Amino acid sequence: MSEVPVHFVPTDRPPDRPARMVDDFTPALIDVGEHHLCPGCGEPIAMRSLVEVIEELDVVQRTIAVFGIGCYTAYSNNLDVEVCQALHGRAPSVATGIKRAKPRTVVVTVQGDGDMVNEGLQEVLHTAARGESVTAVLLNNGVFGETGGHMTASTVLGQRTKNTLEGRDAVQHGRPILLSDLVARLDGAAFVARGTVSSAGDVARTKRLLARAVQTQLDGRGFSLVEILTMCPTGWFIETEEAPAYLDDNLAAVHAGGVLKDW
Ligand SMILES: Cc1ncc(C[n+]2csc(CCOP(=O)(O)OP(=O)(O)O)c2C)c(N)n1
Ligand code: SF4
Ligand SMILES: [Mg+2]
Repeated sequence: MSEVPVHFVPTDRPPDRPARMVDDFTPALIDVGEHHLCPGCGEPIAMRSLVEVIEELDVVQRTIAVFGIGCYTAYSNNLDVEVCQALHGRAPSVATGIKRAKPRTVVVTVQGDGDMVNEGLQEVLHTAARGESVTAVLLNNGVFGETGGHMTASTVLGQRTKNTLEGRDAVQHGRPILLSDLVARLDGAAFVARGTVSSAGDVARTKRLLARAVQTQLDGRGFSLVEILTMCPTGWFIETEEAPAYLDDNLAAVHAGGVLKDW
């Protein structure tokens, strides 16, 4: 028998503290109504961390989120922050306009890899190069998720997608663009980092990166970017529970995590 004392919870009276419902842990800025993203999708986890940061930095009333087009766009209806919808890939330019017109506004873009790295690559590069004081969030799952799981510019070599059934091949399909590494080379970019949401520890670390990025904007230091690798079991054509390990072994092995730049 173990010598460790056991403390039984008394059951002859109500508990001293009231029970905490799961809903008590939901950030105030998330509307818990139904949403249309798949089970096991990493995008809501990333967006939850983002709104928690906005709340903790006490900038809810002056934040505008500019959304691109992808699965995450539907989830913007569940966020209790001001949202502006941009055309595919154009969120950084819309964000630039909002920030220049209303400089006290905290402006955050939310884009996918198809949106930012394919459709609107020049937008994010020019916005970063100009050193616009906005924060860009890239949700990178390596596929055009919403339209069925096709290859994007960030798909890693060997990754199976709807139009690379044998895996992405360097000769036939080209090599992936590592967006954050590219942006970090631009002088106007002040803070660039990459995280994941494939484990509880990574969610906590990525949230701290988001806080540093928004703080960069509040300090007026220039452009900030946080790339977040997110699970997409549907677009990867794998079982939901296999997605976090698939992310670690494939996407994160190429799109390496960490702070790439902090000026
Ligand atoms: C100009 C234009 N081209 C294509 C589309 C179709 N489209 C809608 S969502 C989407 C995929 C977006 O992929 P991504 O940004 O990676 O987001 P995810 O769905 O993976 O989260 C595409 C191609 C569109 N709406 N507008
Ligand atoms: S297709 Fe992928 S990115 Fe879109 S909701 Fe489903 S898991 Fe998420
Ligand atoms: Mg995507």
